[in-house]
This record gives sequence, structure tokens and C-alpha cells, in this order.
Amino acid sequence: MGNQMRKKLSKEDCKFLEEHTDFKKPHIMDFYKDFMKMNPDGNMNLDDFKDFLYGFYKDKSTNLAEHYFRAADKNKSGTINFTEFLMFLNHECTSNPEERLNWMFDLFDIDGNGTIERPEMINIYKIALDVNEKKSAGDPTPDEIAEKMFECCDKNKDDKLTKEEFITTFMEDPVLFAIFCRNTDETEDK
Ligand SMILES: [Ca+2]
Ligand SMILES: [Ca+2]
Ligand SMILES: [Ca+2]
Repeated sequence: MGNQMRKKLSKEDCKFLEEHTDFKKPHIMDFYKDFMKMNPDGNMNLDDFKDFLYGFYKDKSTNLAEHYFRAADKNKSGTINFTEFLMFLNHECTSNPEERLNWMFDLFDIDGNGTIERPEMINIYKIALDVNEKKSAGDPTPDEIAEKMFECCDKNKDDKLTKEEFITTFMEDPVLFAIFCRNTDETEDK
């Protein structure tokens, strides 16, 4: 097998990840080994990413996989490198609310223009609620959730959410943040 093709994680990348994620160096090295085993050329494509998510969440979140992939591909290269991959894992499990909100903002900003438009939010909620097995008849619809979110977050009422509007609103209102997370999270134990 192409062992010699396997590059080592550079010191700079490792340091960057230690500083920007909750992971410690031994974990980062373990993740790197696994990542390179799955992706010997150091790049994960969308199909590999879907396979990974499938193993991680079972089949529940593969519907959102393309959006996760888009948001994780920070440099818009069409593939996910190890740094992007670990940042994605970190966003998914970090206890730092601001980090999480940053990630969610990118997830909702489908066209990447720096603001969340209402159809983008409705779109993501539609997909998220489709895979939520715990939903019941009286639950709010994606349109209703978006309405509520825009009412709370859109400070200047221009029908667009900037990253600042989005993050400050939720940082100032933990209850709203909890509701927001409950509607987007597909993990069981949140
Ligand atoms: Ca990339
Ligand atoms: Ca947008
Ligand atoms: Ca606004």
C-alpha cells in the first residue's frame, strides 16, 4: 500500500488545530492517521464525506451532507482536507457556543454571500426536520421557525441576517439558542 505517499501532518497545521479546536495533540494525530487511511491523497470528496457521516450518524443526516460539505470546505476547493475535516468535527462537538454559531451561520448561508436570507434558512430547516424522527404534528414548520428567528435576529429589519446579528442574538439569549439547536440538531442526546 502507498505508505510512502502518506505525508506527515505539518507542525504548523498541528499547532493551528491545537489552537483552534478542543482537541489535544495525541487526538489530532490519531484523527490524522485515520483520515489519511481513508483519504491517502489527503483530500476527502463528497462521496467519502457522505460515507463518513453515514457511519457517524447512521443514515439520519446524509440529507444535510451536501450542506455540511459546503460549509466545511472553507477554501472552496471542492474537497475537504484534514484541517477542514477536523474543524468540522470540532464545530459538531465543541462546547464553545460562539464556535458553534459560526459553523451554523456558514451552514445556513447557502450561497456564501455573507448573509442568511430567509429562503436559505427555510431550506435548511426543511431538510433538518425531514430527518428528525422525534417531530410531531404540532411542531413549528420551517417557515414558522424562520419567521421567529428573523424576528429575533434581524435587528435592522432588512430581511437578511449578518454573522454579527446572528451570533450576538444567540449569545445574548441562551434560551433562544437552545430552541434553535433543538430544531437543527439531529443527535439524540442534546
Ligand atoms: Ca477544501
Ligand atoms: Ca446567503
Ligand atoms: Ca439584518
